[in-house]
Amino acid sequence: PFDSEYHTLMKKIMAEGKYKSDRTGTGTYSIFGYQMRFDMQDGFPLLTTKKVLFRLLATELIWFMRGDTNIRFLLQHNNNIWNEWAFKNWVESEEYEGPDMSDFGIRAQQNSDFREVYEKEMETFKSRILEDDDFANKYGDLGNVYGRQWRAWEGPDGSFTDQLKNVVNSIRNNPDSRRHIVTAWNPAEIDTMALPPCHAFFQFYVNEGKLSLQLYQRSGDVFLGVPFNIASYALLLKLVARECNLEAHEFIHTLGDAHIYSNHVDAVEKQLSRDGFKPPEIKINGDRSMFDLEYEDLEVVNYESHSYIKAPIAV
Ligand code: DHF
Ligand code: TMP
Repeated sequence: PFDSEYHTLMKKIMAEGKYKSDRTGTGTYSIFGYQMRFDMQDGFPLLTTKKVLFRLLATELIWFMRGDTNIRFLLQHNNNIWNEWAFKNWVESEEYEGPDMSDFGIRAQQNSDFREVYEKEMETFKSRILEDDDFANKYGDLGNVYGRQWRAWEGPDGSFTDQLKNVVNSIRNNPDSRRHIVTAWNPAEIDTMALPPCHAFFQFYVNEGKLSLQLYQRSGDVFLGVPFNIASYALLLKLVARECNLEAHEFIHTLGDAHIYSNHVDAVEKQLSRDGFKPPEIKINGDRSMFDLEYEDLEVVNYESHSYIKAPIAV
């Protein structure tokens, strides 16, 4: 059922999506305004029609929940999903003196000689982030992205708001409230972020002892990003439900610009030709609070999936 919820979205974009150019120079087919619903009682919505690497989205979510915005933590967990956006700041800085890396995302796909140079430069960058504290502080940081806004939104008077702690407390103490909200979209700080938040705003709802979560995602890369976003918010829902002694009910995923990149069309067709398996379960072991959670506390049980489908990411 989870795969078909997602497949219906891919099919709709393939059938009705209109072409437009985009910021990355790749081009997309898109629709505007779409909603998916995932009932957590049916299992965990980790897609099975391609292999989705739970470790990557789980360590990314833990990184957000820690309030961290520096890719060093991700690299320490062998997670490379945010590298390009930190690398971009580095190669566009005054201090960078290596080979020209302008438009590295597009050029690495089109030219294999350049790709070799780029990959070497990226390896050097990663080692420096891991080994050199000053370099990491300066170039590993993505700015005031998700973790910062969730845990330390800075107000005009210089005080900090911990939105994630506050929302857990409001769910516990005032479950009927219609104000259980966390927003990463901080208009005053958008220009300090490596990428303005895509999953921008979420709200919880409690009824009959069950907790639901709705996300508003302004922009969705339906083939690459969205499978991560579904599983990531489903995991967050489970963690908050556990923290508040509630049952996890529905994850509702609302998308603004829902797009398939023109260079993902073959991959999408391949995935659409597959039938899904029964969804897995996620176990949260031990009794650590969500605020101290470690990746080792999480366990994926009975995940049967089709093979991984590789696709280039638009930078
Ligand atoms: N930009 C674009 N164009 N699309 C995105 O989905 C996106 N996501 C970002 C940052 N910028 C983005 C953060 N999240 C991958 C998945 C999620 C993600 C970034 C990257 C990704 O590349 N996933 C691969 C596996 C990567 C790996 O094995 O390291 C995949 O096939 O799922
Ligand atoms: P944009 O800022 O121009 O919208 O580009 C961001 C791209 O990244 C867009 O294709 C959506 C995609 N994206 C996701 O789908 N999910 C994510 O979690 C993130 C960070 C990005």
